[in-house]
Amino acid sequence: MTFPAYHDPLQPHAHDPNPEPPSDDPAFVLHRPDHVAHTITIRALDELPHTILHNCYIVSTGHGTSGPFTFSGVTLRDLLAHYLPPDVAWQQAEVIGGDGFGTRVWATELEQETIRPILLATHRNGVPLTRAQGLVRLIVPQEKDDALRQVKWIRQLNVLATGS
Ligand SMILES: Nc1nc2c(c(=O)[nH]1)N[C@H]1C(S)=C(S)[C@@H](COP(=O)(O)O)O[C@H]1N2
Ligand SMILES: [Mo]
Repeated sequence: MTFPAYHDPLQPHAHDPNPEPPSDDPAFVLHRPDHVAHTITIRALDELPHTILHNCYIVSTGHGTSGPFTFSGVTLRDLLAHYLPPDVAWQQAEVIGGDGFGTRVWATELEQETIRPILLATHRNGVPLTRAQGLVRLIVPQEKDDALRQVKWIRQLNVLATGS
């Protein structure tokens, strides 16, 4: 179906940001396409390669642009390379905060070597993110559409084999 008959809550057109973390616990659950689930703690993220992204902006037309920030953490690509079996195909990942706000990442977005990587950020400017600042926060460096993909407080990462 096409818009406006179908509205996808993970591709919002506008959103007033929720100010409060939904809970204290920054762990999230990775649901694999083969129905295995992993709980991913900060400690588990710390054991994966750490990627640093300079010159990141949170571009919210409604609330102003903030930055530049240096966000660092684990790329979605490295996370999935570690946790998905090599023979498991996937098409999209739903990245959803504990407050229900979220976005979709398409597998094709991770294949483009030339664009800056999508990151699960644990640090900002070299300092651990606080829970209030969004720990663990998705950073999509190319996104300038009201910060609608910069998902704070990731709680679920649902990796799906289907495109719709
Ligand atoms: N989990 C979650 N992430 C979110 C939001 C939200 O409501 N919940 N709001 C988004 C929007 S619309 C904005 S403008 C930014 C605000 O981020 P900031 O507080 O770092 O400026 O967070 C984005 N990420
Ligand atoms: Mo926003």
